[in-house]
Amino acid sequence: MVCTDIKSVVVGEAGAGKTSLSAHFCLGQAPDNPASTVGASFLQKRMNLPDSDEEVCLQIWDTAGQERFRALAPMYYRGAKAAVVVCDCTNMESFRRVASWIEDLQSFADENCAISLAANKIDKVASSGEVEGSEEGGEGGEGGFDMAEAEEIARKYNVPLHTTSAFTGEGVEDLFMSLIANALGNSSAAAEAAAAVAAVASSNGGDGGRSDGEGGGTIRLEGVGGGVNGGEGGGCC
Ligand SMILES: Nc1nc2c(ncn2[C@@H]2O[C@H](COP(=O)(O)OP(=O)(O)O)[C@@H](O)[C@H]2O)c(=O)[nH]1
Ligand SMILES: [Mg+2]
Repeated sequence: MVCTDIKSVVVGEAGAGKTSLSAHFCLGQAPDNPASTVGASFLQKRMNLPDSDEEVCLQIWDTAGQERFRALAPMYYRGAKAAVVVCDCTNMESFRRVASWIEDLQSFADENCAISLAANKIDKVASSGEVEGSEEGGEGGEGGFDMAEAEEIARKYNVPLHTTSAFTGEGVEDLFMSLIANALGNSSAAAEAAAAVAAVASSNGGDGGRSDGEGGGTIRLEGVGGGVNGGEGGGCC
């Protein structure tokens, strides 16, 4: 059976829930007390695509959101076929930075990189739209944002918006599975375009070698080990 590797990167402000979302998808559960990520961590999950005999391995680079690590992020964009920008929907500051993360990806990642926006911690938002807990709102102390604003950003940058909770799992599977579908869709469109270019080049006597050199040793996901044991669903490749 063919297994397609999909390199993905998860970015966004510190505390938005990148590590928790990545762990929930790969290990079936978010860690209780995730340590803040230093540089980046790596997780992967191998799965069969629904209604297909194709197997994919989603490789997730979970990056650190702190300003001091931000300059490193583009290093992880190289070769990424998919990216998730995560923001904390109870924290306005986290949301304000979304546009710059998307712009970074659109500038430095492959042009076919599929990007999704995840408004995370939706479990903290009551159905009325009120942020639960204090009047101040989320950890940023400024309260959450209106989902209409997130929709506006998603429309502006032409990226799908998902509401997620790494705690309850709401929207997590949907986020990553649609990301995979978009990444595969983009790469097959790119492959068709490349084949068309190669066909023209070969009819002109050219040649079109291409290398895909994808990095990625296996690094333990820091801060996840303790809280998440035996993540059966998440069998790593
Ligand atoms: N209520 C709630 N808390 C979350 C959620 N995701 C993450 N957290 C908490 O938010 C904090 C930061 O999460 P973490 O995954 O480390 O964020 P990262 O810095 O973006 O990787 C931790 O205390 C998590 O337990 C969520 O969906 N809902
Ligand atoms: Mg983290």
